[in-house]
Amino acid sequence: MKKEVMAIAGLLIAVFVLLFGNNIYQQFTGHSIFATPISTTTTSPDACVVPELTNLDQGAAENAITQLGLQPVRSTQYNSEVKAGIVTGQEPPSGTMLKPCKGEIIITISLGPTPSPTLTPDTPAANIAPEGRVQVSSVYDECYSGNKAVDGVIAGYPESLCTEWGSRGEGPGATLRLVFTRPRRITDIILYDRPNNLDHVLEATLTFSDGTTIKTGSLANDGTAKMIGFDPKTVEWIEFRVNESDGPNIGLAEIEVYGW
Ligand SMILES: [Ca+2]
Repeated sequence: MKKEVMAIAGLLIAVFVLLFGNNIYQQFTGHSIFATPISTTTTSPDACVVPELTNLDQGAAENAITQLGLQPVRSTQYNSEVKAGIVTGQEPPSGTMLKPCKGEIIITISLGPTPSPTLTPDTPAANIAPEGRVQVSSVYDECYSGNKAVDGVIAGYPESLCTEWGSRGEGPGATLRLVFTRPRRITDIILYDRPNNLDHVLEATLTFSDGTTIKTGSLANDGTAKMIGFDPKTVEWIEFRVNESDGPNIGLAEIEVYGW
C-alpha cells in the first residue's frame, strides 16, 4: 500500500513538472526546454568591417553599405577637385570594426565645383546713378547742387547753366558720394568733367562700400566721357574724391553708374 501511494505521488510530480516546469524554466532563462535555439547571425552578423567607399560613385557606395545590412546616409558638398556623384569621404572610416554590425554610414558626395554666381543678369545694365542719394563736400550755390551730377544732363557752364555739380572753391578733397537704398550690382562708371576749360580733375579716387578703390586718372577737360570699367561688384555707396585738379570750383557735369 505504501509503495502504491509513493508511485502515484511520483507520477503526479512528473505530470506537474511536464505541465509547469517549462514555464518556470522559461521565466528564468528566456528559453524553452523544447525549443531549439535560433541563430540570429543571418539577419544581423555579430561584427563587420566598414569598407573603403571613397572614390566610388554614389550608387556603388550605397550598395556596398546596404549589402552589409548597414544604413547609408548621404551628405553633399561642393568640391572643385572631384566630379559630381563621387564619394569624397565617409564616417566611420574604412577599416572600422562594427560590433554588432549595424547602424549608419555617412558618405559625403561631391556636387562638383561651386556654381559661379550670375555675373550679369538678363536685363542690360542701366544708369542707376539717379536712384542714389547725392552727398557733396560743398556747392557753389543751389544752381550747382550735387543732384545736378545725376540729373541726366551731360552739360555745364558756359553752354548750360544749373546742370552740373560745382563745389565752392574746392580742388583736391572735393567729394561726391552716391548712396543707394539697397545693395546694387555695378559694372561701369562714366565720369564727365565740368566742360568749362578752367575746372579740370587730374586725378580722383573712386571708393566703394565693399572696400575697393579705383584711381580715375585725368578726366576729359572738355566734359566728354571718361569710362571706368571693372569686374562687377555689389555696393551700397560710391565715393568720388578729387586728388589733383586745376581750376577754382572743381565738380562734375555728370556721373553715370551702370548696373542693376
Ligand atoms: Ca548734369
